[in-house]
Amino acid sequence: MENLQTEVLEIEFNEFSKGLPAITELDFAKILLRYTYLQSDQYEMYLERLLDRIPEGRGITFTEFKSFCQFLNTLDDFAIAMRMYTLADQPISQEEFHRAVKICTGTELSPHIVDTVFKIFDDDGDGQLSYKEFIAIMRDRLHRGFKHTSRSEGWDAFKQCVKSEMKAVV
Ligand SMILES: [Ca+2]
Repeated sequence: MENLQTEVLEIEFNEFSKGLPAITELDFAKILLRYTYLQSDQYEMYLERLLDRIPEGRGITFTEFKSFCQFLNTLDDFAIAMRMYTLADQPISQEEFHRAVKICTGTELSPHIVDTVFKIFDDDGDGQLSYKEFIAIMRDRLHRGFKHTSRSEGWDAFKQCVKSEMKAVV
């Protein structure tokens, strides 16, 4: 399972890295925003805003990318934690995000990738991420390919996601 997952992620990563050890922050954003419900002008806005916020990126390595994708696979658990924060009317800081991801999923994300995610999704520019800014958009993305199938989670959901992504690539 682990190997298949890694292979699929490598395919996605290599599509942008063209053999280099890292992809740009902008490429990373493009991968994340694929299959979201954003309108094309909103999509452009996200990318332009990211370029303003990270004028000279240092890139995202495959290890960073893979950790983040593993985290996305367990987004539902994370969403519950985020919901609790949001109910208390508290969008979360980078440090809290990092800690919550580790607690919920056991995944350790690099500070750089967390910073990049915040720079992509922090819509109101307060330096924090709210449920609406991040989870709502990422959930659209994950669930988009599953509309015509019965509810599934975990590995089954991942396999379906792989299938729909592979189709989309071809
Ligand atoms: Ca914000």
